[in-house]
Amino acid sequence: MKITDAKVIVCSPGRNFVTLKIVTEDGLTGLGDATLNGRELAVASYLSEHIVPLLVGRDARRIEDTWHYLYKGVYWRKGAVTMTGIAAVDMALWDIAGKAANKPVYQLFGGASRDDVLVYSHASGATLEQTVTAVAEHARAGYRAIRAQCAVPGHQHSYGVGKPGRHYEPAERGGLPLESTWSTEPYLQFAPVLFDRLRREFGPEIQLLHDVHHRLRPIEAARLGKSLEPYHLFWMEDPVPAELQEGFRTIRQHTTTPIAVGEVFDSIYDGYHLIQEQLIDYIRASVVHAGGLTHLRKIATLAELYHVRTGCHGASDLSPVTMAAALHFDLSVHNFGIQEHMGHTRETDLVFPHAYTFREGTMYPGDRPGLGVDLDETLAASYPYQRAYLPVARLEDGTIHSW
Ligand code: KDG
Ligand code: MG
Repeated sequence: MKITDAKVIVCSPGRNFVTLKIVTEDGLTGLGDATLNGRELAVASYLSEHIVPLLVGRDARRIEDTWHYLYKGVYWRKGAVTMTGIAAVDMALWDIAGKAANKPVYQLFGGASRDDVLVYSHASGATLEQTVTAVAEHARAGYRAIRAQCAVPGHQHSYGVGKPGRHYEPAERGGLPLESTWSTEPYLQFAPVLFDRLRREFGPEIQLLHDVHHRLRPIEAARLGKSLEPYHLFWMEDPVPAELQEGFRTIRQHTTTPIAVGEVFDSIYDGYHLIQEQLIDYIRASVVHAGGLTHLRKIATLAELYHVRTGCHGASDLSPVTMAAALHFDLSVHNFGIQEHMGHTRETDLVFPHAYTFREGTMYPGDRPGLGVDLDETLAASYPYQRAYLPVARLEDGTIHSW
């Protein structure tokens, strides 16, 4: 089954997305997400200039071989741009494999390990009261697991906190990156106040999650984890920058609050110590940024050996193609933990009609052959690319801060 064509489609229905579409000689098509928030055109160009010429004429059924051809053949391995490009090819080939077999992709992975996929949503507010209201809204919408973020009192532009009445979007279009100020001590004092209130308001049943966005040093993260123990979080996410894996040992020694990390990982090489030393509880690597379904399934297999469960990144900057691919993965892997579901704008959902569904806090990928997502190219063309940047954090003295 030869690949006859591959093209890159860039569109911006509310935010930017890069999609790879592969066509075979039998007329089958496969879609792969190649969106790297804030650096979209780098991946688009990597694909169209360097990868597409390698795909035409290859056998679409050789998914594993194509993965290694693109990963090892490049010589300069890894990196977010390369791995996102490889992921897009991999997703598109699994989509085609499912369509060729007339089966949803999860059936090619050994079938379902569960009936549906537990997802968590995002609730945030500029004040404690607004955050309580947002959590209540998400609970009413059926979510059983909710990530709660609240602006630290007295601080402007807290990352991860949505603007009132708008779909939350971390990147801002137009202009240069927003610069915000980060102060560790007020944050460390406020976080337990927030979760104390949420537990008193919503009781012990609801699963609460929190994202630290890599803002702390290990001993600070240890303090945070300890202070949150009475509120038994589902997880504390990205407590420290993930480049320094040893940092997690300090956190682990001090707290029983579960730890999740990995949304910025591009492959297993960013996190295998964390998994093998059982320094984390959830690995958050995503289909789109960690080399596609082929590689993510290998990460999950390693994690399964060490009691680490999956918790795939699922922010709105991962397109509905990644969301669908993640749900096929989640339904099939044995050590699934939870799936993030931030949701997309209505414009995005119309550009990417999809088969996956939400019901009572869970999602299901649907049973259409392949991944179950289409791309309306005509509609996509009516939303041209607009440059957008993620914000940058500085400390009070002006130093660029980590995240
Ligand atoms: O592009 C960056 C976002 O995807 C990220 O900040 C969202 O941290 C995030 C999360 O957990 O969804
Ligand atoms: Mg995160």
